[in-house]
Amino acid sequence: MRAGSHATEDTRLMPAFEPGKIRNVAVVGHRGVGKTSLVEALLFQAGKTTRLGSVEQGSTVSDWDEHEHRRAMSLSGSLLHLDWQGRKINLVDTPGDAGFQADTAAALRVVEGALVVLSGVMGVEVNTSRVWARAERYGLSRVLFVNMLDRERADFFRTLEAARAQLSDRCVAIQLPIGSEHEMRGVVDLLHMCAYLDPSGGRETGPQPIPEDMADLVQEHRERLLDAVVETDEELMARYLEGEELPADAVAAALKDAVTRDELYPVACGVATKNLGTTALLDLLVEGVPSPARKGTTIEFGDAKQAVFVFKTIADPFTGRISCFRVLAGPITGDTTLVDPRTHAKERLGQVLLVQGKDTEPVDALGVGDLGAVAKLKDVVTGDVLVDHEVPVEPPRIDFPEPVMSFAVTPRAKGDEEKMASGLRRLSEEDPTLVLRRDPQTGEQLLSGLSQMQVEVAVDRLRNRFHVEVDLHPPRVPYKETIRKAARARHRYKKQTGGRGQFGDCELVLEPLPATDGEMGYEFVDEIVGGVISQGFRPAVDKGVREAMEHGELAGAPVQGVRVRLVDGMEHSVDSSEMAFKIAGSMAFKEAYQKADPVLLEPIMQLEVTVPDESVGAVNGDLNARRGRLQGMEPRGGMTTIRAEVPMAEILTYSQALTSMTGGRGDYTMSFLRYEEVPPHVAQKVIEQARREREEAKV
Ligand SMILES: Nc1nc2c(ncn2[C@@H]2O[C@H](COP(=O)(O)OP(=O)(O)OP(=O)(O)O)[C@@H](O)[C@H]2O)c(=O)[nH]1
Ligand SMILES: [Mg+2]
Repeated sequence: MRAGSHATEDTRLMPAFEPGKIRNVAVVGHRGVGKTSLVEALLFQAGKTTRLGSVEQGSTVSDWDEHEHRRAMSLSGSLLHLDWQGRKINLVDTPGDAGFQADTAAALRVVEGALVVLSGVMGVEVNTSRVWARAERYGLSRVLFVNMLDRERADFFRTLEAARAQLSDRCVAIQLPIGSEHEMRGVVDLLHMCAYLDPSGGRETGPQPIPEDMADLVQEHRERLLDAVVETDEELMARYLEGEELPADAVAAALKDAVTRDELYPVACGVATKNLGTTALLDLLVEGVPSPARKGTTIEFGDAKQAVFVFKTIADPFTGRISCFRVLAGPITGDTTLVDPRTHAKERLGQVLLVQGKDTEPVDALGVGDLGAVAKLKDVVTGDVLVDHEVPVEPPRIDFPEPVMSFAVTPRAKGDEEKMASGLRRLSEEDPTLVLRRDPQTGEQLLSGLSQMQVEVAVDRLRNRFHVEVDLHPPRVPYKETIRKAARARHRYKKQTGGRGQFGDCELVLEPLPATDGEMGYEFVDEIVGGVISQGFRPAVDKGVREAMEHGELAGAPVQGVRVRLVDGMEHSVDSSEMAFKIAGSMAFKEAYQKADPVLLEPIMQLEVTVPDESVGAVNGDLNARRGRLQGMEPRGGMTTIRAEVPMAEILTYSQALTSMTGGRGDYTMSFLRYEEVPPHVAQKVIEQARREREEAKV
């Protein structure tokens, strides 16, 4: 059974799904490629909805939040589910914007498969590559969908080649478009050798014969697909070489094996807004993506008989908190009581829920591998693993992207400080990349995030949900400092003021520590021989160094990328103390640091600006003046997308500039790329400014 079979059974009061009958899929990709529209179409085709909603009209199941409606984009992950071919497909629709990647990162931890959506016009974009790399890190099976093939300048084959060149040469077409651009009329399913015709927003009907004039093209790509599949399966290869016509289910089985083992990435295609290509895609998700029984999770839960992993928290002032989870061990029912090893708190789950966008629906039980939710857990946060008895589990690390920009926030009305802080705390429970902290230097409340828009959305939510008006002030650039060469210094801290004195003496060698995975770290190496400093005092030296590194000597910015070797020292049998060694460590670090050629580092942002063609000259000139480095330009239908790398310091207030250069028609997204050394003439100014601020703070 397949093709057009939109199963609508109600999952209520049914036994939990077996793990083998579940498919968990995160829908990921660059901003605006049609992920939400595609999810909407899949729900519609599977009979979960009666009409095809649209992002522009704010009528999709997945983008239900008013802020998403206003901006016509996804701001947080949505959990959805549908039934197809007797399987339950759980979908997590994720935001593509660089500012809202927390939910994307978390979603990828709870699925076996990623559905990577590409625009047939734009091909592989910045966030496509990023999310691909993330899926790779988690070992996820991947299926691609080339969308928007009805648009001008869209090209399936060009996009396929881009995917093969930039993502993996194991990408292979499993579908082909019939026609192109505004004459896009359907898709060919190369696995089942049938066609589906454009339903123009209605439901797709059953399979049709493949148009005859496509025979050669279809033959060519069918062979490529079969070659790629049989190459991964010896038995099938033998049959294929003997000239046997391989049955679709044998090919599908081998395909699923290959996708499961990450040896093949099938590429599907269609037009989400017309519901074109959804039948073949749903079939592919069922037949190509491994179930939890086959692939499973890497999240640890010890020998727990019941366990869940919370991957998303929805904090709502009305319904309270909803915790979305994956069942690691189960089944999980409303009577289940679990303990959170992080807090040791016991939580009775209460009603177990299925989630469909903003709607929830009670179910009796959720089985292993399934995704669902419960409401009103007290102290549980995103990332927690709950278990039936305390087992020493290491909670899975979701490597959330680090916040890259900070704004000072102040409440508009005096006395609203506490309300502002508690509202922002609730919001950062929902989105861990949104961080509220107090600047120890200035005492300001700083709200940090991944992009300006993310922070602005938080402010909107604060107003609407928690009724606090706040102002945002120009962000500070998170400079860092590091060293360029090795240096050595020794410091003796000694005090003799009656009674017991203070004595600590250490010698340090500082060396540049190369970044790993783009992360600059710190390493402390204890090389003391012969016990010239006893074991107990050495960590104090490390502590002193760490403290000194919090505020570098250049501009008071944190120091990173340094290896510190403790090579020598001396102690006093009576006067030595941890405190004395901490101070000695800190002073020795500062002395060596001055000699180690310290430099200032600044964050470089990846900028993508889309502007009307006639503004390209002005925008490029302006980017040049902002120390930007142009990476490329892509014209498409009157608009051009410019990619550039620009120092964050130069682009803090880009919004207004872009609006005035493009008459409000320009748009941009920005995300953190890496740290780079600040050019000397610019560094001088930053260092001067930091010194003035420190002096002012002293007065
Ligand atoms: N012509 C055409 N437009 C599409 C298609 N798919 C989506 N769109 C439109 O493209 C825009 C973006 O679609 P979304 O579904 O919001 O894209 P998204 O990937 O979810 O975007 P983010 O959540 O912001 O990352 C909307 O205006 C859609 O109507 C398509 O296949 N063809
Ligand atoms: Mg979306």
